[in-house]
Amino acid sequence: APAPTPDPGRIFRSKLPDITITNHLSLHDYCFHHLPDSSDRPCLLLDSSSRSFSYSETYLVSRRVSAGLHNLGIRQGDVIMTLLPNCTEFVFSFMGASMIGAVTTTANPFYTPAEILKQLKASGAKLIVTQSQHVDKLRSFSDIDLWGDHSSFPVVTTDDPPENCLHFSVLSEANEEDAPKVDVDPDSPAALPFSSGTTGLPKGVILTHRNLITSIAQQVDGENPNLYLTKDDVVMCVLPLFHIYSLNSVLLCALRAGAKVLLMKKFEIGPFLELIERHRVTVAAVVPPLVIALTKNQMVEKYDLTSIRVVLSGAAPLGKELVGALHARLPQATLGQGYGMTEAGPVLSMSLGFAKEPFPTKFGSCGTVVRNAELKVIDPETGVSLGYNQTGEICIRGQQIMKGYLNDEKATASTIDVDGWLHTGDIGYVDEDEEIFIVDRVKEIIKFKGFQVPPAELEALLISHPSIEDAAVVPQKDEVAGEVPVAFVVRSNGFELTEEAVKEFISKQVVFYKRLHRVCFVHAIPKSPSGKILRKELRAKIAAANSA
Ligand code: 4UW
Repeated sequence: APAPTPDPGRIFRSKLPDITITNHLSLHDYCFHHLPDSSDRPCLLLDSSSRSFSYSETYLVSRRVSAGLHNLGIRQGDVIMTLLPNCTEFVFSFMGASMIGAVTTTANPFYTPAEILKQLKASGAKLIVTQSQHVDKLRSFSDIDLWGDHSSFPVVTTDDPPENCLHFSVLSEANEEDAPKVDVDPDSPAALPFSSGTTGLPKGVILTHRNLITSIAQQVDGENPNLYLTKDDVVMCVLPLFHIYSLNSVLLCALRAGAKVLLMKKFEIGPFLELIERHRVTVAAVVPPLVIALTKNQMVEKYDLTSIRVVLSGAAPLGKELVGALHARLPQATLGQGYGMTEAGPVLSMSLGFAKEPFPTKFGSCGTVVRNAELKVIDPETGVSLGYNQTGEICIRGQQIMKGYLNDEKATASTIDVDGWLHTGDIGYVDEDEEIFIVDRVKEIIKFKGFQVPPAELEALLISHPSIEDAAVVPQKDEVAGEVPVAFVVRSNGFELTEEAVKEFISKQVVFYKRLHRVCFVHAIPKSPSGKILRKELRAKIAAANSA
């Protein structure tokens, strides 16, 4: 008998056919492809302002910003940093940078000086666009000279510029004819978000024009788009644009589709509901804590939310019960999830309930793998790919996944294997209807309301404390935030140290969602023979303590 051929393993595909994707373009040409047809259609509207920008205005201001960036010395391949909440200037800066082949690294404006500085240095950014209220944080940097007399590092503010800063009008009122004609290589970077991935500290994730176009196309292009958006849609953009979920699946997808984007600076339930009613919002992209607010808050009943036809949730697990409760409140809307990871470009899967010709879907599923991509579920021990309803690590392959981590070949190689599969560190399965369910995570990352909390970062800070000998940080389940970080700490011999002191030491150095919720003092951190923290053991300890 012939020798049995090794099982090539199962590869999961979308139920939608592959499409031709025009990913040889630049991201801005791809997103604004419908101009001039859509010139006068509304494009951007900011919650707190009555000023809206049509598609032609958005395109024009972006071109002016590209000229302004060039005037300030930004060249093809250079990186600029946005340190902004959701606002029109974010969009103009991102698109303007793209137009001259420059790259945007997006940072959270609530970051502490140390967090900003790390990303600034790692990204090599040469200009910052921010608000005046954050400028003092930049002034505290001692080891890079943003402020010297001969500093060539422009800091641009969207409001009244403090000393030595420039007003955004130097960008937005530049002469668009000054922008150089740049041939953008589709494989050059367009965005540089930061993510800690499956292990370690935050790293720059290189997303090229081709990566982002592929991802957007997988969502909104084709005769039967997976996420059906039209020019008549009003898309709520309340999730922060510095995170890839909102940047890609909300802003860029809406621009590609020619929809209207309603930018909201900050989530507050009252104004959120009021804006939905006033602007007849049709699509709301949310995270699970927002679904909780929508299901639990009494104010929801006071507003007319009947315009909403799609609620898309992602970035963290959404329980079945919550979907049911939201359905009771918004019976007309299609509710579903997307599953993304910054490194994956970011979307791996999305509910086919959002398709133009939708498929039935189940509560709790993260959707089906996007088209023009391959997904497999592997046995984490053997690497063998598994079949339907078998649980393992989710891997994805396609032109949308990142080019790699910036200046970190080692981390890139341990995330994307030689065959081009990106290993997510998420544990899940695909059921017989091609729907993906995520059940666990084998990577370190903690997700607080969808925000990344890298344990390695907190552990490094803890160990820098003179009275701490060793430390480990793991997630604890939380009803509202999903997960919160808790620390196990080994005190140095003979040192007194209270839980409060440790919490305060950390909270001074990190953005709010990385704060420790609990500190447990222990004699030793459990580790494998190779020195790896046995996180599973610590997570089990927390779970046991909480259920006791
Ligand atoms: N269920 C369970 C989910 C889910 C999830 C993510 O911060 P990152 O790197 O990236 C994101 C991106 C989310 C996203 C992008 C675009 C999009 O359309 C969409 O759907 C609406 C979501 O969160 O964190 C990546 C990690 O976050 C977890 C998972 O562990 C993943 O590896 N995660 N989405 N629906 N867990």
